[in-house]
Amino acid sequence: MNTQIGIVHLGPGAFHRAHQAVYTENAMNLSGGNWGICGVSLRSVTARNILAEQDYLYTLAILDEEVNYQVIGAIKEVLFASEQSAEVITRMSAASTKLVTLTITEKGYCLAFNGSLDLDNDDIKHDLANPTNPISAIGFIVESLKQRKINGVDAFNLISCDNISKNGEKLRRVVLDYAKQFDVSLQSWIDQNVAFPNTMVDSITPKTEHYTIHSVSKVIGLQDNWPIQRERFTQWVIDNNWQGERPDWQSVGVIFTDDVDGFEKAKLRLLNCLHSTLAYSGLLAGFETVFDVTSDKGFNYFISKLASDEIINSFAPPKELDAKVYGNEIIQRFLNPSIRHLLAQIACDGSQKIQMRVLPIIEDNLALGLPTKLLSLSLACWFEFICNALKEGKEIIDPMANDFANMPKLLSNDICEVVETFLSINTIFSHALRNNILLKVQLVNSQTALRLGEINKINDIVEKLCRTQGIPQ
Ligand code: CS2
Repeated sequence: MNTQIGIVHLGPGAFHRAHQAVYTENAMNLSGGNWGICGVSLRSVTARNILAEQDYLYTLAILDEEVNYQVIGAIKEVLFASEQSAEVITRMSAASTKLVTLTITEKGYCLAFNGSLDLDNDDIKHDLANPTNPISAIGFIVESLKQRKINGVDAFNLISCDNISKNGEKLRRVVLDYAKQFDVSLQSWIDQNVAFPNTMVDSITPKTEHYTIHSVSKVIGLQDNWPIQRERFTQWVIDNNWQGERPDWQSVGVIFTDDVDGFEKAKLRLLNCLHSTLAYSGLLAGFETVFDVTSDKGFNYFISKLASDEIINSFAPPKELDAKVYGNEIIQRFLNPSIRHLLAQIACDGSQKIQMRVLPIIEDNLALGLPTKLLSLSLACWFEFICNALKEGKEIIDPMANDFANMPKLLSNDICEVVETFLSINTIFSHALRNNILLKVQLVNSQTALRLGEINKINDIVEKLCRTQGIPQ
């Protein structure tokens, strides 16, 4: 008997297909249920076209000491939003659709700096003018909920699966802000009827490359044009604070807890912050993958010291987690030789990612009087990455790429001017950070050390910065 569709997933990229879709597949295999997934691509037609050719089946290659292959059948349909928006809304408004899950990246939430909906965002402006033919995830969510309200169909629940702190709460805010633009009764209906649990998601999933397609197809003896590769480690933590139907995720390893915050901070700070640090410092030094740069003694020392001296004490881990052990295990995961994770992939969207991964730690440490020297070095590596790309005319994959291109001072040899220019970006840096003298001095010291020192001798730079005193008198 055919499994019905019960979940609509916005953004069926590699991470979704390696993570949520696998948990759902395993839950259905164990306990059944109509939890087939309809994937909705908001940006590209590729997923629909390739997966439709192979009945939406694909291979998950788990690359670790042992290599395992699993064919995943949980995805039953993929729609391309800009060609099939009416079908998307029909699917999302159907009573059989109980859950809408999302992996749309940080920029997909159209957040303004204060956490409200960015009404100046181009996609949001488009959707406010064309609510029945939206292009943003938020536009599709609210239009579908409106249809459900009109038709007397229960609301679906929303599960954000992006690397954003308090992701459910942030999604809730932008959805309610958007609905308010049309109809406050719709806003309060959503407020009363939709759950937005916070989650933490984790599994290192590099982009699929040609060699992956070739090697997987050879092993399974069938042509799979879009297999997915990931490490063995996988974790999904969901807030316990909601009712409503869901697949039997609990029985296949998903953690439901009252302390998502602790898990989320641990992961965003001890994995994603270190990932971004390795991406910018590693690319400056000419490395290509996470494995390559983490295998280098100097860079391994840099991230280990950053974790132990400046990150581990910046948050309260959940009672189940020993932060030191967890941090060391993450560095071991970076040293998985079977995973070719490109630093360039992690380096994308830095202006969004550092706001979730680096700045909150700096803010907390400054408030707690804890050190921020190596966090400043991490940030200065991103500054230098952007400056170099501008000087070399290289493409910057970031929603703020045009903004950076219109900041001629980022080409300056005067590092104070460069640091001031970055810090003046008030959609990234809070008033408090922009005016924090200690941070400014540490950023200038770090970027100076990067320009004067040899990036490949990063441990010398780390040592030098750690010896440097606070604010010069
Ligand atoms: C990475 C994440 O690309 C990136 O920014 O840091 O995708 C990371 O691999 C995952 O969050 C791991 O769970």
